[in-house]
Parts: sequence; C-alpha cells; structure tokens
Amino acid sequence: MYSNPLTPSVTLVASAKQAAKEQVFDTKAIQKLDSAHYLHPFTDFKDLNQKGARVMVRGDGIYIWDSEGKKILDGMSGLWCVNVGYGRTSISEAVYKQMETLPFYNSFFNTTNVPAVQLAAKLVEISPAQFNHVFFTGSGSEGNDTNLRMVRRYWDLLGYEKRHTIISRHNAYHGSTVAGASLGGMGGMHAQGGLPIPGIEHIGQPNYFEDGRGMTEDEFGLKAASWLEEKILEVGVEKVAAFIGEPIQGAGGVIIPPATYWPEIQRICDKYGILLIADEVICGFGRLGTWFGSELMGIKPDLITFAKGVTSGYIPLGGVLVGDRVANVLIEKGGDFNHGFTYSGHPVACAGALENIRILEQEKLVEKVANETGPYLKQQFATLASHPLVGFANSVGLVAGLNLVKTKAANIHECELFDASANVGMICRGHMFNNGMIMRAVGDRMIIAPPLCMTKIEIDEMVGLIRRCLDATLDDLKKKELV
Ligand code: PXG
Repeated sequence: MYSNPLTPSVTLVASAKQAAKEQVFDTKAIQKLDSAHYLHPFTDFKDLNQKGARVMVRGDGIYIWDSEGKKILDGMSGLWCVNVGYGRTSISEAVYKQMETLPFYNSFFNTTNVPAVQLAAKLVEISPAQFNHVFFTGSGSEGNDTNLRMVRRYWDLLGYEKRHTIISRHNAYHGSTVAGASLGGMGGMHAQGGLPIPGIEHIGQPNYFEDGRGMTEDEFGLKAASWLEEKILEVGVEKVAAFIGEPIQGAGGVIIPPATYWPEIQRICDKYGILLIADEVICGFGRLGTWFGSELMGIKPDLITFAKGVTSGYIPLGGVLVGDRVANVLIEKGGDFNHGFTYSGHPVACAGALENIRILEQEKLVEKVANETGPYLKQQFATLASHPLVGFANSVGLVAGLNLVKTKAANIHECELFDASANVGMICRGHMFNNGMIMRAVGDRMIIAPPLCMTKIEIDEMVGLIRRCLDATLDDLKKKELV
C-alpha cells in the first residue's frame, strides 16, 4: 500500500507560504529561461524577449508580490478570477485532500466522482431556478465550445437541422479555442487562422460612450438590441440557433450596457424562440453583486458559461449551466452527446470549487458586493471623473472602467479622444504598475475587477493610488506633448 511520507496539509501549506516569503529570486535568470522556452498567451514573443517578463511569486488577500519584492495591489484579480483573494489556505487544503484521495478519474463510460456530483448540485442550488444540470469543462473557452455544439444538437434533436447560426457581438470575448474565438468578436483574433468559422454572425456592442451620440442611454440600449432583430431577419429565423453575450463585456473594456438593453434582447429571443446564452465567465460568482450577472440584468438565459470565479482561479475549471429547456430535450430524446473532455468534472478542481463557494457563502461576499463594497466603489470611483484625463467613469459591483480623453466635455460624446497610435492607455498602465497598482488598459479605457474580499479601506487605498497614477500619467503626457 502507498504510504504518505508527507507532513499534514496545514503544516505543508504554512511552510510553503513562509518559504515563499523568504525565498530570494534571481529575476534575470528566470527571465532568461522564460525567454528561451516559454511562449506566453496573447504575446509578441520577440518584444517580450527584449523586455523580459515580470515574475510574480506570491499573493495574499488583494496583493501580489513580484520576484524583486515589489508589493502590488491586484486590481484585476489575476485575470478576473481570484474572487476570494489570494492565500486561502482552506482551498489549498481541500485540493490537497482530494489529490491524496482520488487525484483523477474520468466521467466517461458511466462513471462519476463525489466532488463533481456535489459541485453540480451546489451550482444548481446557487443558480437561477431554470438550471438543474451542469456540463463541466476545463476552461471558459471549452465551455463556449460546448455551448456551440450543445445548441446545435438541441435543434437537431428537435428536427430543425438548419438552426445552427449563433449571433454574437463585435468586441465580445468568448475564449481562444476555434469556436470561442469565432464566437468572440475580437478583430485581432479573427485576423489570424481563418476565423470566424462559418455559422457565426456578429452585431454591434452596446457601447454608449463610443456609439450613443445624440441618444439617451435608454434609447441607445433599445437601438443596440434592435441590431439583434435585424440580424435574425437578415440570416432568416429558421437558421438562427442562439444569441450569446456577456452580461457586461469584460475583456472588451468593461462595457456596461444601458438598463434597457438586456430586457429587450430577452424579448427578441423569446419572440423568435431563439436560445439565449449568457457568458458569465467574468460576471458569475459575485462580480456584479449577484451570483450570476444575468440575475442583475433581469434575463432568463437558457445556458450560462462559467469558469474563473468558480474556483477563484486556484485551479482550472469551467463549464455550462444547462437550463431545463435544453437539458430536457437532450435527456428525453436520448442518444449520445458526442462531446466532452478528459478533465470534465475533474475531482480536484471540483473540490477546490466547493471550498471556494463555501468561502463566498460563509463570508457573504456576494451580498457584501451588492450592499456594501459595490455601492462604495461606485461612489469613490465616480470621484475620478473629475480628473482632467477622465472623460467617463462607471462601475457595477466590483468591476469598473474609465475613459482617458484628451479634452473633457460635459456631454461625454463631445470629449476629444487621443489618437490611438499614442497608446495612452498603455502609458497609463505603465505608471499604474510602476506605482504598485494593476489596472488593465483596453485601448484608452482603464479597467479594474478587484477581489471581492476587498474592504472599504482597501477601496480608498486603491482609488487614491489610481488618482496618483493618473496624475503621473498626465505629467508624462504633458512632457510628451500629447495633451
Ligand atoms: N468568456 C469570457 C466572458 C471570458 O472573459 C472566456 C470566455 C474564456 O475563458 P478561458 O478560461 O478559456 O480563458 C473569458 C476569458 C483579458 C482576458 O484580456 C480575458 C479573458 C481571458 C484572457 C484575457 O481581459 N477572459
């Protein structure tokens, strides 16, 4: 029998944390090895090799540390995912225990495992009433691949084999697999590798700042939703399977739609009997102050993609919540659904997710975002709108963004924008990072999505830091004669 030579997990975790604090890193050597062997995602390899990557070595709460010992406030929760914050020993322990018990078994061939079953039941409990089934994947991209195949299978089973087209939006992000990138609306991704694949159409996004000139927000919301109806009629109702959208577009720049947008999208989907897919990879698990963003938007999706916050990024896991409308057809009509992954329902990832959800519940983090920290961030973040560089600032829950502009105006549509070639967003991101703040740039929109465990005091610290970095950016832009 295999005997466990290791010390108990609590001691292990504590000693790993202590060792990480004390460890001294040879940054140059790591960067050299990194350049030699590691191809990073979404990266200009040649450019990175010249600069050298930043080496992150540990995290605690809302902070991370790099190999030079620099402490940084992580305004992006890793990559929109570390919802419960860094350093949660109980997640490490849950994962450790599961690895010791059953590190892997598959869910093919009529088998299952206990954490996957428990997690599926838990997800059904915390999600809207129409969801009673879960399909697990290893990532959000795989979740959206699953959606594409599942909605087509749904319509096939009902005898509508032509209903295969999925409508999405420009500047949407739905992942980086072939289907995910095709469903997404990122021009840079479509420009490589012959994407999008056939059967996917894109409409405009509800971006009031960029496209709402001459309209109230509510008018613009209805207008942007009407593009869906136009597209359905253009493609032909008999060919449209589903509409997919992020409740709030994340990677596209935290595009918060007008309040009229989603209810109108729902109305149009219902009118034509089209399935509605909410990609909640970012909005799920409390980001907007509700377990799922669609609850806040007042919509009733048929499918929900999830990933990131389900494990707070501690271990990869994604999937699709499958609503009764789709699940009942897949189950009752029978026949194999020929789709799945080795790591669908991975027991270790599911154990990590269960502990992560337990923390979210125990610390009432979702309610806190709704009632306390979300409203407080809204108030504090809005004060940044008075900064000379900020033309527009908005937030929902713990996600926020601001637009850097050359000249401000009372009417946001009259702000003068910077020339895109000046890369002002990237200049600003550099000042943020040098001053210990991670804020992401999407063009000239600066965005944050901090951990949900963030306190009001930490929000004050973060907003103060952002203001100082905006000042530093302004000084720099003056020197560069860009303002
Ligand atoms: N859907 C949405 C809404 C996402 O935000 C995915 C799907 C894909 O998930 P995976 O787990 O396959 O990466 C995402 C991922 C960025 C950025 O630059 C955002 C994501 C991924 C990488 C970069 O903001 N979101």
